[in-house]
Amino acid sequence: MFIDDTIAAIATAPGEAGIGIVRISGEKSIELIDKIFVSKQGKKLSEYKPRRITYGYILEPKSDKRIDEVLVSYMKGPNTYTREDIVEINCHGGMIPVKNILELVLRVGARAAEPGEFTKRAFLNGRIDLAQAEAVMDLISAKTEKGFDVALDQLEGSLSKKVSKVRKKLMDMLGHIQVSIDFAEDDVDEVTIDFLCDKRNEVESDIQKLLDTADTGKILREGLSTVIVGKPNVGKSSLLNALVRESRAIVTDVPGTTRDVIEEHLNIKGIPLNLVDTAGIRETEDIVEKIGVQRSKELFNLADLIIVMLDGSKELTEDDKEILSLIGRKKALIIINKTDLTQKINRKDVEKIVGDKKIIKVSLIEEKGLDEIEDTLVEMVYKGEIKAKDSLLVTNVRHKNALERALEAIKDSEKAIKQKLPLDFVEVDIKNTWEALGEITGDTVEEDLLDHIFKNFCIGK
Ligand SMILES: Nc1nc2c(ncn2[C@@H]2O[C@H](COP(=O)(O)OP(=O)(O)OP(=O)(O)O)[C@@H](O)[C@H]2O)c(=O)[nH]1
Ligand SMILES: [Mg+2]
Repeated sequence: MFIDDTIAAIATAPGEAGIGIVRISGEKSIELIDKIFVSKQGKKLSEYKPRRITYGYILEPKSDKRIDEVLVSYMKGPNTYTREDIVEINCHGGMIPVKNILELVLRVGARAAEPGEFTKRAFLNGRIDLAQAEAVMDLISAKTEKGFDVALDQLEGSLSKKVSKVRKKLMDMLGHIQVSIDFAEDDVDEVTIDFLCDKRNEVESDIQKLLDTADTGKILREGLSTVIVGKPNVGKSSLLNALVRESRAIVTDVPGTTRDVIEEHLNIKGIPLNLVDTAGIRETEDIVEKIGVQRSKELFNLADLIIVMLDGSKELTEDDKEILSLIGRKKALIIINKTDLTQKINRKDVEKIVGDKKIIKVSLIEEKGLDEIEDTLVEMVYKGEIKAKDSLLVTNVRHKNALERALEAIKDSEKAIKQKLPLDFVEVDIKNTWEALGEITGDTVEEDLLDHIFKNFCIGK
């Protein structure tokens, strides 16, 4: 693909700030800046050395009106982010200067960059692969340190390297198959079959291992969607408030206080949590409460994790039992609240319904047990299988999807080998695996998929 236009965008976030940056990339970057910039000494930017910062003014070319006082630098491709010539204008922050400067840059010949277009150029010009490009976006939108670390690893190519290694094995297999097809007289020799079986097993386990990390990866990227359910007045809103450490939801001793869904984003020891407090579930005639209860049940079905709250000072009621029985195979944590009061609940009765789900006793009024809740949540996310540091995680749904297709194709190849089908059949499956994996790094990828990926980027990146 040949790129011949020059793009520009505001690279800093909108709003008041110390500085704002307008960025230009493309063949004409330096030619364009020379039309609108003059240094304190009255020189053009191209008269200075690259990679230096030059102080001066952005001027309206016809009237010579000063638009802003700026610091400007330029970098010659290919040693730049996009591999093209890049100019960066540091102007005053705030909406007006950046907007005026961008307008001027566009007027003298640049085109407004689409979201993610700078990074897209970095990809198209071969500086980074697709997984790395996506990591750039993940870095920007990371909500926790851990999410950021994982994205940084991916930007450095950890996932790409792993995927390339697997693809290399597949290439070896394809090479072997080719030779056999070309030279074997009739039957395929045993050596080839053994080789293919071994390699195939290896590849399948490599792909499976990557897929195993995807659930944790998704949580780090998007947050663990968690919903607190229970009958009215057990302390659901109190739990939300305790975890976010502020009085976010209204707490009263009137059952049915929460009627609408309240969502908060928080970070528990590096894990982003989208925590939802819901209306207490019970049979009710109140129309508003009824809708609330309905929504609680809907959210229950969508959540990654359910926190069921029970009131330890009351015996287990039918409402409690019904809620507990809804859990089924979902990931859930049972919290028995109000341990400061005389306990009437029987833990055994709860266990009878939920099996080996984790049960924690707390008193939110006395602030007892919160640590245990937090530790348990973290433990549940990592399932004890994934080490907190230096683990490669698949964080991206697109990557997960490609891995799933690769896994399916490599499994198909086992059938073909076992059934002693002609090697051409095996070859097709191996090729499909190879292609599905190639989508992750962008080696085998369609133009509209690229558009779709970069559309979600922010402008100016
Ligand atoms: N004794 C005692 N009371 C508590 C505890 N936690 C919460 N409460 C009280 O229980 C009552 C209900 O608390 P909420 O947090 O509003 O309960 P909820 O489950 O959100 O109730 P609804 O919104 O009506 O479904 C309030 O009066 C709280 O102060 C606890 O650990 N001990
Ligand atoms: Mg409530």
